[in-house]
Amino acid sequence: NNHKSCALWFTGFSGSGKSTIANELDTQLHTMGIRSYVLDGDNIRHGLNKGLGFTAEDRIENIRRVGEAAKLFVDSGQIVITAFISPFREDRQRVRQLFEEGEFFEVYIDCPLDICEERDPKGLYRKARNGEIRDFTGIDSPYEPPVNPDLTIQTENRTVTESASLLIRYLEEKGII
Ligand code: GGZ
Repeated sequence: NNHKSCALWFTGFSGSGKSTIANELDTQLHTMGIRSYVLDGDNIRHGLNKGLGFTAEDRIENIRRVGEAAKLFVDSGQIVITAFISPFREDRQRVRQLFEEGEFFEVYIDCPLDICEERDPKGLYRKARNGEIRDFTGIDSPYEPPVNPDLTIQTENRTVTESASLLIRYLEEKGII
């Protein structure tokens, strides 16, 4: 299949749907014969970025390394989907600068904090509220929403399949696939 390579950089709260949508999109792209790969906490924070925690300093380094890794995937001709909170605007901006115009798309996975907290798939918000976890994004650590994202996907009232379909359509519009 003939397609261009790019990075789809998801940003949003824990529980907003980043990893789930990334994996669904990955599956849909593979069905279409398109090479893609998902980077998220599951395959990065236990390996490449083992040892990094959730202080501002560690998050900055986490995002810097993920940006460099994403760049390698794009250089290898693939569509890379990254699913990290990436809470700081400046860090996302710095990652964008690694790429050519039209190779990097910031995708805001937009879900109100109270809904993410209600979903609480891993029980982490409850722990953060109890004080069992410190520096939790949205509770006692900041999140800076994108000012001018390439695409916003609101997930409160949308299924994972619908969200992935919006991304497929976006990639088609941009001439990537
Ligand atoms: C935020 C935390 C924290 C704290 C553990 N703050 O929903 P999850 O579980 O699977 O996704 C969250 C993930 C966030 O890691 P990222 O690498 O995406 O963060 S960042 O981009 O800010 O570097 C959550 C879990 O790790 N988690 N502790 N204190 N999320």
